[in-house]
Amino acid sequence: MAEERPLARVTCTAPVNIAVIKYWGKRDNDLILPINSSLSVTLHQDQLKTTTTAAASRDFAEDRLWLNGEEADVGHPRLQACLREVSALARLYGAAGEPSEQGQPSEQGQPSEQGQPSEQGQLSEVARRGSGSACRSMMGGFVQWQRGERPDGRDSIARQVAPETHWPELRVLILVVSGEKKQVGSTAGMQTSVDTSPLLKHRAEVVVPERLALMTRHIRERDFEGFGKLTMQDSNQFHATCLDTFPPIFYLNDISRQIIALAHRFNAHHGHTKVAYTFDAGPNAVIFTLADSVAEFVEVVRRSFPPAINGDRFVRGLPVGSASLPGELLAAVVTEPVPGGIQYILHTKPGPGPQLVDDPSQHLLGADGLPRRSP
Ligand code: 2P0
Repeated sequence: MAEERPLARVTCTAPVNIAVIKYWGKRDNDLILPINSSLSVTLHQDQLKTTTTAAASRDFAEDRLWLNGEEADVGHPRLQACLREVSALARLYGAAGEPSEQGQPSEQGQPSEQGQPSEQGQLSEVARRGSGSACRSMMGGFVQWQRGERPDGRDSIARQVAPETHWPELRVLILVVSGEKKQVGSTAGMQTSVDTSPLLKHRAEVVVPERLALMTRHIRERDFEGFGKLTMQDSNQFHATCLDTFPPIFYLNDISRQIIALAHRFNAHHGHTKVAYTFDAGPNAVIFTLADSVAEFVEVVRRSFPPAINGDRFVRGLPVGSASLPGELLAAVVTEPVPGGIQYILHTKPGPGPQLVDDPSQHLLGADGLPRRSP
């Protein structure tokens, strides 16, 4: 019997991020280089996360990959690019994880003018090769994916604008509208937009650079009024570029539009921006708000979209207090209820970047390198 050689296993979790200045369009499809910079909020992994285990052994004859327990195609060009980049970084850092002489990453998270990017910055380059927006999930809190200038993409990386502790009152409500698969995938959709939408070109060249500077300031100053208004405006412009695409792309549905109108009635009633919506390549809404407004807005949503079934599991995630709505607010904000329009609400908040899982019982791959039956 052959002697068993050691198997290295590492398990990490990674968060979801939601863009407040949207990425839409590539200038290089192979390297996944965007036409504009973008900015997102990393969500807390107590509510939403992915878990990945990597196993390495000299005894393995080939690369294999499982997604949700099902074996997947390891030959996918994006996956191959990630594996190549990871191997290159492993060679650079050596087995001990220490930088070798060729690469001296700086201590801080900020890439200097000519210097090397931070470790997370370098890893964000790997993530970017898998899916553009994924690179922003390599850091917690508020994260910018800088467009970069170089044709080789070495400067198209993520950097943290502020950590998750910067704005402790900020909360996120995900309003799950529909489980339907989106009609046009992001990768194909944004390519058609780049090819046909003059609005997208103007957005990337003129609007986004101004908005990034403004959004960064609103975040640094914890200015919810400014942050919320610009978040809504940028979501709306992203969906306007989708309508400007030919043939047009529609990601919002009737419920999405009702949520938009509801948020504006709610803010108008209060006389300032209490909630801000943003929508990506699908009909679900993500609402940003502050902790002291969560209970009231959730009650407004419950009255506007009375849960059909599962009423007890309508609100998930972080606890939500109860709120009774004043009569004028009800009359002004809750117009025509749409039963069952929203499946459930997930309450979460900004959170940290990827986490290493110490507990070996959490590995998704067994000592043989194959998926465990139940993790
Ligand atoms: C974003 N979205 O900034 C924007 C807003 C959707 C709307 O990034 O082709 O899945 O893998 O780079 O990252 C979706 O695009 O596309 C996306 P690829 P990705 O979050």
